[in-house]
Amino acid sequence: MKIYFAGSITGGRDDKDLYFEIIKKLKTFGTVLTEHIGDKTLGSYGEINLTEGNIFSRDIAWLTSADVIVAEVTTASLGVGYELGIAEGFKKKILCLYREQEGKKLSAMIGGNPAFMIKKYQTLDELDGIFSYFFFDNQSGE
Ligand code: 6IA
Repeated sequence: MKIYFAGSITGGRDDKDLYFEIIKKLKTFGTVLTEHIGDKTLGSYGEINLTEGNIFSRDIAWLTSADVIVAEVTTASLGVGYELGIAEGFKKKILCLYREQEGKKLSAMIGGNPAFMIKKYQTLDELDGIFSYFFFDNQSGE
């Protein structure tokens, strides 16, 4: 099982510790292609040893090869939104994780898209049930 985890980089790194914990859980279900998203030393300037073009080509290749996409969408990110659109076009099984917060709202282009399984959560413990459902109980991803 190849898992593409998407999370904000230039959109803001406030949730980087959370991404790290999510990736740790996802690794029990398969190979996470994008482990660097949870790298606590990776700032909002991203990977400085690669050109933007290299990052784009590599990420599209990984998206193409991934079996499923899991995105943490609480911190709004242009890149994550773009990846989700591409993944939908590739007909991938997609899970979006969102923590509701006062004064913030998930984009309707994500929350209103029937192609995505949207799961709201507040604690990491809640993710165990969500992941079991996504990976084992729900074959269509919806
Ligand atoms: O718009 P964002 O940067 O927040 O988009 C984040 C998403 O796009 C992640 O899910 C990544 O898969 C991908 N991505 C965007 N930028 C990078 C990056 N460095 N390194 C790795 N993945 C990335 C950005 C460097 C750039 C500022 C020169």
